[in-house]
Amino acid sequence: MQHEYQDILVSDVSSGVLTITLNRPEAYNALRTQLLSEIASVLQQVTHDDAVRAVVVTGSEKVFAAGADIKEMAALDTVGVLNDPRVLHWRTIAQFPKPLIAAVNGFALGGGCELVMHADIVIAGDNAQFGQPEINLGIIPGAGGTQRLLRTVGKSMAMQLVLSGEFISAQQARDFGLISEVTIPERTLERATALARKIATKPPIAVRQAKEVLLKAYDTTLESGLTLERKAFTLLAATEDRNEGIAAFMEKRKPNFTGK
Ligand code: CO8
Repeated sequence: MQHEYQDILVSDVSSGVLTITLNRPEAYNALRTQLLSEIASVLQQVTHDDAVRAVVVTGSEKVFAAGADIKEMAALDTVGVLNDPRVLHWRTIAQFPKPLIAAVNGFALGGGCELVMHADIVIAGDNAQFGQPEINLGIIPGAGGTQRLLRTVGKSMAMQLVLSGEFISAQQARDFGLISEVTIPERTLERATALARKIATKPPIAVRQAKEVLLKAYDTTLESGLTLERKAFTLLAATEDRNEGIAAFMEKRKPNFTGK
């Protein structure tokens, strides 16, 4: 896959995991349209590839992504922003049905922080910094930052980040639930990959249902969420992997999940 892409590197699939590396070091991995379209294209391709059970997205040791490409954005007027193709790419990323795990070192700012919030699980190095500095450019977050941030870290911290443009550390991001683990930068990708590989051994239909139902909790009532959970739980009773999981437990052996 690798040679087809300009702004990202795409690994081979290993133990069910594919890794996307943002690769625009000269622009701090700024998320220009090309880069976002490449992420969206890879995610679309692997959605129907049973060999891929989870995807890791990462940057370099110094920067995850410093936001939208400000130089590209400068050329857009209102109509340009209105018709921005990146809106569709963000939607593709948001709708990716398999686990997406971010391994973040260094800056995750603006659209970079929003990309972090599109991930299901986030592991960060202790050098990571998260922020929504758009206010300094006379704009506001435009890829879900206001909505996902408030739902994730609560009103006071979301307001602080978006209104002041201040950055927070990996430690603070973990305290506020924006990310789940902090490690040393040399281990960030390794830890994210290990977690992705572990998830890749789980029954894929159950993993997919779990992700879908968990994400629904963002934008539905408790009652509707519980109804959806019950339906997904019921549906899983019809899968072979559920029978296998229970049988393996009873027989004190490892389950062999087939995705059926
Ligand atoms: N866009 C384009 N180029 C960038 C960006 C960016 N976001 N960030 C850094 N660069 C470039 C710099 O221009 C510089 O290039 P050059 O050497 O050619 O001048 C190079 O990367 C290194 O940057 P610095 O020299 O500034 O490095 P520092 O270590 O001094 O500072 C910072 C690093 C703090 C990350 C600093 O570069 C910075 O503040 N960057 C901008 C961060 C920012 O404002 N991000 C928000 C952008 S707006 C946004 O994300 C809106 C998302 C809306 C999405 C909607 C889609 C539909």
